[in-house]
Amino acid sequence: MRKLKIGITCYPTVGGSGVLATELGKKLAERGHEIHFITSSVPFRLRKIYPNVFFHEVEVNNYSVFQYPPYDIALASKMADVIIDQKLDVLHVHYAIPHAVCAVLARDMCGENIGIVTTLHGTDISVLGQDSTLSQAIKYGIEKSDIVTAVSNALKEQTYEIIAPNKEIETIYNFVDESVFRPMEEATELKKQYGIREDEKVIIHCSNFRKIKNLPDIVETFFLIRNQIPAKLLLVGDGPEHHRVMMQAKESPYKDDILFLGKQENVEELFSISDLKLLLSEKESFGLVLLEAMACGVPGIGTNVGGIPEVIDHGVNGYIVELGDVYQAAEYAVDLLTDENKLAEFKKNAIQTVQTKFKAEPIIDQYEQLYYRLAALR
Ligand code: GMT
Repeated sequence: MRKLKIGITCYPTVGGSGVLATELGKKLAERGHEIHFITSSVPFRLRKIYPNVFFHEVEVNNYSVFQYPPYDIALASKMADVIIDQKLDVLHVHYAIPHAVCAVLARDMCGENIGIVTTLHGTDISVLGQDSTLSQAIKYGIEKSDIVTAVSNALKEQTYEIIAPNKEIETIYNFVDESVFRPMEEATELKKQYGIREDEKVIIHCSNFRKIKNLPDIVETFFLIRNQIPAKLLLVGDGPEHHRVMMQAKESPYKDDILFLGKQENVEELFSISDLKLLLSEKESFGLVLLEAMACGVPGIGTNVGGIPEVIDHGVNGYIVELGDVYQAAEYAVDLLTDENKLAEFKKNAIQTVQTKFKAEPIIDQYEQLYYRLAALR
């Protein structure tokens, strides 16, 4: 098969959609394809230099007559340049707004019959899709893309409910790089450095601390657990809810058992010292962090929301609870964390789930096949 030239646009800063897009680009580059990231900055998870990965920066002119800098137009214009200059075979955009619309505009601008793949990631539908100032644009971007994928069946169904596009949507699950996300024996030292005792269980939550991540329930669940067993909570990330959570923690006698670690790069080391992951979100199309934790041997407790039940197999690699049911979450957690045999079984199952249902290579094959399908039509 000939190697393809693939353009990728995503949000390059912290966030699951940017992480997935970057990991996909890296894996495709390892397969010999030429990858062109068209983004506002270098994707943060790119980490190393690849000879066949290129970065095209979208620069936005802040001319004084503009009330708002025209990022969308600059992106579409840059996409059109890269399509022509690099003779791209396909353009894969992650997140519907504005990326899908920009890709369609770019295709029109340059007059090339380039194939557009749009991957829906979650809040582009569940939050922005509900916004009447954007919903028509989202529908347009989806319908004008050649192929549309969603990261879970739940997101696919939600897209039909909220946006009702006249378009087939394929589910392609997220994956993680299993060579990076693995149980790291060498991380045990880190536990000592954080002052975590041998008899303490480690619970972790990692997110962008937005309201939909429901941080108060994470902390409340931890307090209920901590009432019963020795444990520490690692809170990884930063965002709008950070201050509120710190205030909530401050009022508890267990305040010193919560470690606010802020944004961290090598989260695989933190997952490797953890026993349980909590993701009690109000909305969550997939929960890539759950998969990252599972790949490091960490079972999860998640809410019965969006795509979480497609990742957590209840009673096998974790537990599902109803949104807001912190008592049930704490009960499952204590039950698991005080039964060493069960915990070992769940940890093993978590890794196995990643290696079967969410294995990277077959998922990359699925994307690659889509690209070849489109490239053949050019
Ligand atoms: O979760 C976030 O706030 C970030 C967001 C994003 O757009 O980067 O994540 C979404 O995409 C991830 C990758 O596909 C999914 O794993 C997350 O579940 C999804 N977030 C939501 O649906 C809230």
